[in-house]
Amino acid sequence: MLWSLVLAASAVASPKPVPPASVTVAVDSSKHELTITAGPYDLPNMPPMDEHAMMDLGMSHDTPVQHFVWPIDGWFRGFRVALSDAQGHEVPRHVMHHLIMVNFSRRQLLYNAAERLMGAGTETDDEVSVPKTIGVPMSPGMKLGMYVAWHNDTGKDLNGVYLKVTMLWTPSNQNPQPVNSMPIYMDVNLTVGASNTFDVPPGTSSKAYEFTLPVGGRLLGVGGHMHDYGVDVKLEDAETGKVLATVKTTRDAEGKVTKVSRKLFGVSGDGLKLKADHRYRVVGEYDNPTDETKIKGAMAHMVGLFVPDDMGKWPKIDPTNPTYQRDLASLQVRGERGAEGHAGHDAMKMDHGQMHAEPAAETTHDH
Ligand SMILES: [Cu+2]
Repeated sequence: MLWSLVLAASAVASPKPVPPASVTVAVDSSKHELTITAGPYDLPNMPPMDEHAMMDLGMSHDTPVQHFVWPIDGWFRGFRVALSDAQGHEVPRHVMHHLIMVNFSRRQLLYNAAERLMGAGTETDDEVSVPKTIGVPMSPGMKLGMYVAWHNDTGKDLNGVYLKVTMLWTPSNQNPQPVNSMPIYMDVNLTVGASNTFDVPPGTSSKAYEFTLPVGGRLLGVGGHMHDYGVDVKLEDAETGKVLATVKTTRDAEGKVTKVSRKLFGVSGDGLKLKADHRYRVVGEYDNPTDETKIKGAMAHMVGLFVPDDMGKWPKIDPTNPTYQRDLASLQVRGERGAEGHAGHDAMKMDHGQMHAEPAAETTHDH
């Protein structure tokens, strides 16, 4: 039986180019699915364009963050995305350039910023999920928000488009209970609330960020994200110099990135052990074959699923922290100006992909 219930309907209207759209949440407690429907959106046709040039020019149609409340006690374990037009016909998925789900009720592990629960991009499979033995712990009342960047290059305007995001969950009475697995995001150059892009000089270059974790745990797997001329992203033990994990790009003859590999340490196995208060480093390497510096042309980050040894030591949100406030402020202005990068948007996308059935699967570069 479908037990459907409208839990939230909030129009986060902005007087800007994005048409006002509403979001509703329906729960199907027999299927253990929650469906978020957002829309309608009018998406004018836009010329095909390099994705990052498009971002730089603010040509993607960013929606404001649309807020809703998560109603379930359980574990989030995957999602499906579908688009339809006013007549109910299917709309090509790739016009949704990316979708980011923010959890305002929990902090990221490394950064004083709201959790990015999941992301989906043009290349994401129709359904992505992790095994029922693991999941992201969720509780009723958690404040979530979702935003989308549109890029309609279908050659015609699309009107009255609705977005349906179906989130899969595992109920709290499952026995044995899933292992708490948290999204982790490690960027070589993130300023929270601002940008994570950097310049790429001619030849080889690298950028690194060192960090410690407030709680130890196990990394189940990682994916990564780089821009053109990117070579690889490595996670290193900064105290010994040992390389712990590497994700590599696939590049075409011009150095354009077409794929980033994933590394799976094992969903049921031990994973990669990371210690609390130990220095680690995430490093991004680039190789620019041209003789020109690509200004703000690069990004490099690693994302994954992390099982903390003690969930009680997960860092708490400090609403008075200036960095945290900058993150919130940057989310509030979304949809009101050109895109300000997309740090963290693909955290869960990679996670899901790598936990998905095909261990050899690779992710296509996208935003
Ligand atoms: Cu990027």
